[in-house]
Order: sequence, then C-alpha cells, then structure tokens
Amino acid sequence: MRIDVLTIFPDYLAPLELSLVGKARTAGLVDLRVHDLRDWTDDRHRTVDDTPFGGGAGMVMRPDVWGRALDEVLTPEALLLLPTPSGDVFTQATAHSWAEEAHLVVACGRYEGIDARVAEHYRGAGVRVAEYSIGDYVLNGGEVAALVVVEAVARLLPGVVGNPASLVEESHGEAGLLEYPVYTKPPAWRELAVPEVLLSGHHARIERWRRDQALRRTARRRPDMIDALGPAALDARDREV
Ligand code: 6GU
Repeated sequence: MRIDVLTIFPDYLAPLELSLVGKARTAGLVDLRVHDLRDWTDDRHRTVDDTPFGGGAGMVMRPDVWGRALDEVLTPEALLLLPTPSGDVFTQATAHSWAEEAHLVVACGRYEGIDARVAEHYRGAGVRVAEYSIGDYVLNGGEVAALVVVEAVARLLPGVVGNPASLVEESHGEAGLLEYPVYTKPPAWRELAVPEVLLSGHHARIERWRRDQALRRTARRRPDMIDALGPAALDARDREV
C-alpha cells in the first residue's frame, strides 16, 4: 500500500519511523511518504493560509496551495482522506475498509481548516474523498489524526503484525466487545494475585471466564456496544452475566 501524508509539520509524523510501522516501511510492506505542504507555495513567505471570507476567528488554508500539492500526489486509485473534527467518526471498521485501498492520501489541515472547495473540487473530479474525525474533541490540526489512521490501517496489512492471531481477539474486533483483562508473570505482585482460573490449565473454563469479563467490562464502559450487538451475538449463558 502507498500512503502520502501532506502537512506543514512533517516532523509531527516522525514517529512513523519507529516500531511496527517503521519496520513495515523498511520491509517494503507500506510505501509511506510525508510531504511538506509549503513545497507547493509560490511566495517568499511560503504562505498556506489566509483570513476567512465572511469574517470570524482564525485562518483558513488556501485552496490553491492544496490544489497544486494534491494534483501532484493523487493517483487515479487514491482515496483522499481529510482529517477534520466535523468528519465521520473513524472506527475499526473504517480501518479494515481503508486497509483494502491501494493508495491513501492524507491532507492535514491546520488552523480553522481547509477551504471547503478543495473537497468539493476533487469530489467533482471523481476522486473519492473521506472527511473523518478520530473522536469528539478538538485537536490543533490533522497530524495526530493522520498518525492514528496510518497506525490503525498499517497493522492490518498482510505481514505487518507478526502473529495474525493477535488481530482477531481484539477490542472493537469481530465479537463487538471490549477485550478481557490480561495477566503475565509474576503470579503474585504487590497485594494482587492473577485470577485462579487462568492458572488452572482448563481451557474451556478460561474461555468462559474471559468472555464473562469482556461482557461485564463492555456493559459497564460501553453500553452502546452492547446495544449494537446483533440478536445472535449473546447466548443464554452470556445473558446470565
Ligand atoms: Cl481529524 N482533526 C482535528 N483538528 N481535531 C479532531 C479530529 C481531527 N478528530 C477529532 N478531533
């Protein structure tokens, strides 16, 4: 997969050289390129923003600069991603869908956002455009939201996560439940013991305990996820929990 990120702060994306995503890049599993939007400015001050028509606080990113940049970076198969707090919420389902793409282009806005004609123009030109938010809070720009998407998508690409089994039993995975709590050595730490059942070697009991924990945790923390479960998701035993 190819991913291009356009930003006025390329250094913000430096963490993508580390850890799993960094290794995936080195291994050639993802072709990730970070660009400085100011490379497409045409004035001495490398200006990317201006005051909003209609008035109001803050600055808006100019469509001409973005247009030159995107004309150069977009390919016919690209999905153009625009991080914005007013977008559709990015979820694990979105990550799975975007992991199927050949080319993602993430255009990071700053200030009060990008002139709305940019999204309109590229949609009109037949480019698929997705405006997305990573949650109900406000960030200063799209860079962190780009990091979130690159990491969430890259780890779903074939070969990026060493053991693909670790992709299946996950919070926000197929079960529609949060993950159960996990423990490792030592079996006793401070005043706390690892739950007895996990040391029992009884796989059926362990599986049942984990499912109970996942159900309880989800019901407490994310009742909306319980409501969203399909009618077949819970059996009679689950309903006792
Ligand atoms: Cl994608 N951008 C900004 N600036 N703030 C956000 C966001 C995105 N998602 C949540 N808050």
